Amino acid sequence: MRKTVRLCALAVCALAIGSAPAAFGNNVQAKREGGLLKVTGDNAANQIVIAHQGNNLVITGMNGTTVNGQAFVQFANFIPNAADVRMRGGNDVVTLNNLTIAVDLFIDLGAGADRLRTGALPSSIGVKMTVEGGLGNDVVELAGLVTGEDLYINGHAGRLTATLTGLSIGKAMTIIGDGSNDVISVAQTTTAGATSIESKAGSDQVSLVDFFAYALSITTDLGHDSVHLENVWTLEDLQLNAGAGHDVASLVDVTSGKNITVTMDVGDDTVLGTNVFAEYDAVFEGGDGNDSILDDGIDGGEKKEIKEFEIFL
Ligand SMILES: [Ca+2]
Ligand SMILES: [Ca+2]
Ligand SMILES: [Ca+2]
Repeated sequence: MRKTVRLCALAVCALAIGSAPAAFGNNVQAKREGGLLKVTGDNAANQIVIAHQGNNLVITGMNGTTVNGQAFVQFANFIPNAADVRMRGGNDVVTLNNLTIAVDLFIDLGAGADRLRTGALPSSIGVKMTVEGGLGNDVVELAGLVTGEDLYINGHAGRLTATLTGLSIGKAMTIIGDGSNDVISVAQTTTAGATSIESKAGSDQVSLVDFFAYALSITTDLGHDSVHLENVWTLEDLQLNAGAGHDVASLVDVTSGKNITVTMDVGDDTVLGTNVFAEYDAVFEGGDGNDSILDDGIDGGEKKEIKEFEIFL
């Protein structure tokens, strides 16, 4: 008899919890600690906009998300030195709009299929911006963003879809994918330091259009990768290593002030080169496999070398 009573009590308890989930989730905590802004999500799918409205920093919850239990929180006259944003689990959406951080911005999107985006107005980070995607298929869409020094994006496990447009990066830009099929697109962007893109294993798509960097290194590793460079200019070396797999690289209007090295590695690869010029050496290497190349104006000021290609288109 007692056992039956206990079971009934548990069932009632479970029903009570199940009927009131809203009270437990979807709240983001925001607090100011001196010059530091700390934003912490919960394991629900949090949606927030972090924005400056004049000198006031406003964090607004969207689609049912609350901030400190309210619709929004405002910190008057607050330009943070640093911001630390950790969204935890859930499919989170974070929007930055007209945001100014004097020094560093750190964002950890946490587990879940998350989205980080910029709003209609550009944001400015004084020194370094770091984005950690955590587990899940994360989307990073940044437009019109300025960083005084580095931009670092690591999608971690799961597909990274990074769409970066109209950025001005004061030093290095680093974009790192993982074993999934990552999609990395950069357009109308200037990097005063080196840009490094590592999409790792998986069949990745990398596209750079209207892009300037001090130096550029793209490594796409295992998988059938596709790389498109158009109107790309580097002061120093430009290196592409496609890794094993049947890869396609197209280069249109690409210029390096030093060397261009394209290494296609194992697999049946295709290279299309139109108006490609290296001040010193232009070296294209097909590697093992049945490789094709279209030489529509590939040249090097000191050396041009096209080797280990079997088919000339
Ligand atoms: Ca969350
Ligand atoms: Ca994630
Ligand atoms: Ca990958």
